[in-house]
Amino acid sequence: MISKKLQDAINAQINRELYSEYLYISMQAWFANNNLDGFANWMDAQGKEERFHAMKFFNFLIERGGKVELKAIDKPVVDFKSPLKAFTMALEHEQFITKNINDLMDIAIKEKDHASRGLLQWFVDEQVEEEATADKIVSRLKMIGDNAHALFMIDSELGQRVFTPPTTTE
Ligand code: OFO
Repeated sequence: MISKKLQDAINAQINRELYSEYLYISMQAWFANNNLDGFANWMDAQGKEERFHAMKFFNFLIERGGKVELKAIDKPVVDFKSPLKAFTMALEHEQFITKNINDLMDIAIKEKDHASRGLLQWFVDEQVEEEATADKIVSRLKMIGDNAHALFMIDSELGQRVFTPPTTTE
């Protein structure tokens, strides 16, 4: 059975993952409104991935005999000004999520909850990828400046992204 402290911390993280989905679909809407359909597609896939993260915590909590308590989701930003500003915000958000995952891991280590440590290690590794991906797109957007042709090339590349949930969940 999971401790009350970890249960509460995981419920807070479920809320942050659902907020992440909300933030990315808000970016999806902004990109779609600005006719950058490839960027919008990338955000759609990212939103689905965040929902997957939320449900991974959700299912774990139930399996461990814990109680899922959903909370209100904050309103996300709706106007992102530019692709670079949107992706800079995405990167900062992922850095914030990494910090939260590390804090959760600290609690699991302190409590010697090995099952939670296993789950959280998956998220620690996932965050390395999440930050690296956002960071790479930020760098490329900085590089291209206001070159519209290059922007459309990135748009076309991001339009290829498809989210496929991992088949192994450990
Ligand atoms: Fe973007 O990794 Fe979950 O929140």
